[in-house]
Amino acid sequence: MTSPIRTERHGDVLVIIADNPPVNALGAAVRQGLEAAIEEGEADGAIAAMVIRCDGRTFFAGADITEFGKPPVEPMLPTVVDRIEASSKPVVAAIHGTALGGGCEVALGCHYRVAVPSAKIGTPEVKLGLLPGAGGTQRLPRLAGVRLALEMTAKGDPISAKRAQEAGLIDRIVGEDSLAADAIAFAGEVKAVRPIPRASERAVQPDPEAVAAFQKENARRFRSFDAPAANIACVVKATEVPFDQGIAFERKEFLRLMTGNQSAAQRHIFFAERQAAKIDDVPADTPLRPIRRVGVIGAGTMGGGIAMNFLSAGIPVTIVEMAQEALDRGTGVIRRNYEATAAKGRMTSGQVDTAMAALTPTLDFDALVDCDLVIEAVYETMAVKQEIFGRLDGIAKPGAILASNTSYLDIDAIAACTSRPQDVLGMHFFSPANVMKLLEVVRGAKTAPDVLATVMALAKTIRKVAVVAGVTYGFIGNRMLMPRQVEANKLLLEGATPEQIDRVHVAFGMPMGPFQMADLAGVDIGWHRDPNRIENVRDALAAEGRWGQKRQAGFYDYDEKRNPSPSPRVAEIIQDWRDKTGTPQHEVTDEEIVERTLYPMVNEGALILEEGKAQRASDVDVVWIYGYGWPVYRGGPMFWAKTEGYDKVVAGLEKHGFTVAQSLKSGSIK
Ligand code: T1G
Repeated sequence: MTSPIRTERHGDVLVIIADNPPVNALGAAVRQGLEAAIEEGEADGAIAAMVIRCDGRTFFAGADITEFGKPPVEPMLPTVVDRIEASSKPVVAAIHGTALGGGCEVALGCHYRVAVPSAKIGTPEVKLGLLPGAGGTQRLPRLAGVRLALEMTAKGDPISAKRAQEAGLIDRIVGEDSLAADAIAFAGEVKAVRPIPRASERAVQPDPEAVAAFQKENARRFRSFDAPAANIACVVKATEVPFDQGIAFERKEFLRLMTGNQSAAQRHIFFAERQAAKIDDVPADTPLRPIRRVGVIGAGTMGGGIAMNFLSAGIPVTIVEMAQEALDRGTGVIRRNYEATAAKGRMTSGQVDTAMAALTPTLDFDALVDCDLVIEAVYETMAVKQEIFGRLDGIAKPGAILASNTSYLDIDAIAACTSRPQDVLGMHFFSPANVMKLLEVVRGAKTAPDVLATVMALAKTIRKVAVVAGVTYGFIGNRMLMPRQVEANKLLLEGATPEQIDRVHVAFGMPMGPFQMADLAGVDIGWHRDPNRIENVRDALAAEGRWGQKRQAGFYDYDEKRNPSPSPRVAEIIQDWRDKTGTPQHEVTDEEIVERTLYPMVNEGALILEEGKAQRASDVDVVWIYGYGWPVYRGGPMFWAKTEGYDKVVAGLEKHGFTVAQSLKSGSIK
């Protein structure tokens, strides 16, 4: 097998070139080739300097994550980086694309770094539950200072070439289209410069203020994650001990994280998110339908948020309402949302105006004829949706994709109201639709492959993480939410409180528990609105107008800042229902809450997979990470069940009388 590394001689400069698509990951063959090439340059008396660069779209984008968890293959990356730095001849890194993780560390091992203006450099390992394990935590503070090193390692976001140059990480910004030549020229300029600058030989200026700030931020925001604190500790160590001791500390911390559950979970989600974009029975090169204009029916909370996704991606939107007042309110909300973003400095006022100029509000349903995709976002009742799709069928252009934003309903029953079921599917956005990353793409029985492929590709354009779901009530996420809610309601009657149940979920890592979620979404959502028909605790709350945060009263009481507190009135209502139903009471433990609210979600996920309503278990995980805030360091419900042990989950379910899915019982979940 040919090496992914080759060398070229340009006068007395040896150019070492990597070609390992798609992102030049630093797999074993790349590491072996790099090491051999450095030795070649060292041994050749005619060579005075070296350049390391990459073919394809980017400089090395990191270690090869697929190698993690497998037996190590020499040379390991720290060895290669150290070898580069120890070279007796100057080595120049020529950076384009995204020099990330191990790629950044290879660049830091080089003596000089040049980059094209569009390049980015970063150490995102923390997002994989890791830390830069090839010297990054020790070289970064020496080259760029402690504060930037903390920001880059503990937060994991890349920085621009310009900012890197200002920080001293990049020596020169070169021509966008002349990286190879400019890097060789730069090498010619420095080939005789001595001493050769080595990051490991530089001193580190301590910055206790920056350290304290990052430690405080980490304690506040990332208390449940292991990796951020470890990254901070490594950078701090660089200010306290010599380089080699710092490296030893980094190595120990890296291995501790690498072998932990959190990194395994976060690496799982990294690949799961990318796998979700693939449709098993639709070829990746399926021709896509052009989407030049999108129509949105309904300018309410969801319709407005949906419209913003396309406007922000530069795709014009026609938004339709039934009444001028609703249309004006909807477009007003969109503008205010953009203005709020601009006020935070994340958009310019010009960009706001451009986005709003691409929005065409109208009461004229027929205007949708110009749209290549129409998304219905109106009341969640089948009759309304079927009526709308019937009308749409007579208006939309041939080949237009017709989508419903329904959260639960049967896409096939909606498609059946048109003469073109092959063009119909579900696009289930999560509220707020312009913020939440998850998009459930619901595939109808007759949805055409190119329609599905087009919407999956469009999801990437609007920066959503899309997961294909089958037609089943609640699709993937909401269907798994139902058994959780049923059990949570039962636990209330058996002796638990809303606070206890929510606390267990928050301690688990969820952003909020079932009752906090109900108060946020609205206790009245899905309520039959008959205050005289009270059949459960939720009805009783709704009948009293306790509709949640928006009424400063739901399962909790809220002050004017929406801070929640346990409600004596709710406790009365719950006790009243315990008495009415004669439910036997018992002391509900936290463990029972986990077994009766989280395990049933896993069981439902297994059933969804058995019924073919999700393509793969990792898709179910992606739904919960990006749609509901499941803690990424637990990898999603299905990954977490595997980590817990299927036997333990099955035993917990059976203990509480659940019928366990066969695939969960047999541990054959895929
Ligand atoms: N290893 C293996 N495969 C990778 C990879 C990696 N580092 N990065 C991407 N891929 C695959 C990805 O799975 C997909 O595969 C294809 O490449 C295109 O990726 C020791 C320990 C570089 C910004 O965390 O952030 O170095 O689906 O769809 O949107 O200190 O990929 O096509 O089969 O994401 O253009 C640190 C991870 C690793 C960077 C490009 N590096 N990658 O985004 O393409 S740990 C990272 C990314 C490390 C050292 C430590 C992005 C990208 P497939 P893509 P993209």
